[in-house]
Amino acid sequence: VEWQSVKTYEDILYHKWGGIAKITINRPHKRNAFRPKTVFELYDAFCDAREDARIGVVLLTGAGPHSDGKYAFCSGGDQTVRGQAGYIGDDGVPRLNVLDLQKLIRSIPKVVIALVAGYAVGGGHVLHLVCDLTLAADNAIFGQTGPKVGSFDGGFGSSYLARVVGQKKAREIWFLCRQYNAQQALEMGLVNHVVPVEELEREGIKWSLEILEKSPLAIRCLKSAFNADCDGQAGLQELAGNATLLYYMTAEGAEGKQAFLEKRPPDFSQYPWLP
Ligand code: 2NE
Repeated sequence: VEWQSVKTYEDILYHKWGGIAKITINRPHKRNAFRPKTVFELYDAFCDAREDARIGVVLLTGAGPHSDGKYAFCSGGDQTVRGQAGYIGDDGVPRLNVLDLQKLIRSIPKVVIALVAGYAVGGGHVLHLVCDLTLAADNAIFGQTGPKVGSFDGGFGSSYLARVVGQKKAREIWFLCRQYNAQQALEMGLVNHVVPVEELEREGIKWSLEILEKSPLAIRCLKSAFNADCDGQAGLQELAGNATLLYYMTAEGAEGKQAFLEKRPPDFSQYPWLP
């Protein structure tokens, strides 16, 4: 695979190849912890992938290994810039902007696959959680740390986690702050598949190519249908938006617009009221 660099950022790398975009958190000296700038850059790259009609799959991963030989997907919010009301950026403003990123990853009408090597902990664990699929390297380590470091994620980080692994396991993960290896994560349904670390990206590409053979509209509608189950009115809005998109693609929908532009009454008489 010949990845093409798309744009230069400070904290992340952004590449594309064919229908695949690859977004890499690039702060290995901090186990890929995110600061507000990292999150803004991730958001920007995800927006680009969403707008690019050639892209069907986004891989989200972490740069590594670090010079000490250790891997990380992401270790959550950068605790060195954590202030009194959030993570503080260059502008001095405290933010929890990773919450916006979580929503974007869930609503982007493309398949997002987390490739996890090494640590996916704290807010970094929630990032892999909100991806559609997770492929884990055999050295992956998962866990929440909030109650240990004075934080928590009561949004997707807890309620969606409970949907994925069940209420008892989700409460265990948060209340005890233990670390779980790749095999344990597989057993609790937290990841889709485990491979040796050196095969992680190749496996991600393999899954992506299989997905890219499928119908984009079918995958789009399925993703919003899965989301609608837990996202309330925002989830229904996504699902219904797809109904509008499909309706615009019909001759019946186009007749309404055409009639308006031609300043005549619409003629829907040839379209049946199906049972
Ligand atoms: C990830 C973990 C378990 C790795 O442990 P280890 O022993 O392999 O590495 P070490 O030495 O702890 O870390 C290596 C370097 O990375 C920095 C460390 O401070 C260390 O730096 P130096 O001493 O070499 O200078 N580093 C690692 N994680 C960092 C972080 N999150 N922020 C800043 N620097 C970090 C171990 O490092 C660990 O437990 N990390 C902290 C995990 C954590 O608690 N994350 C925050 C959770 S809260 C959150 O993410 C959040 C939220 O709950 C709600 C909204 C938004 C965010």
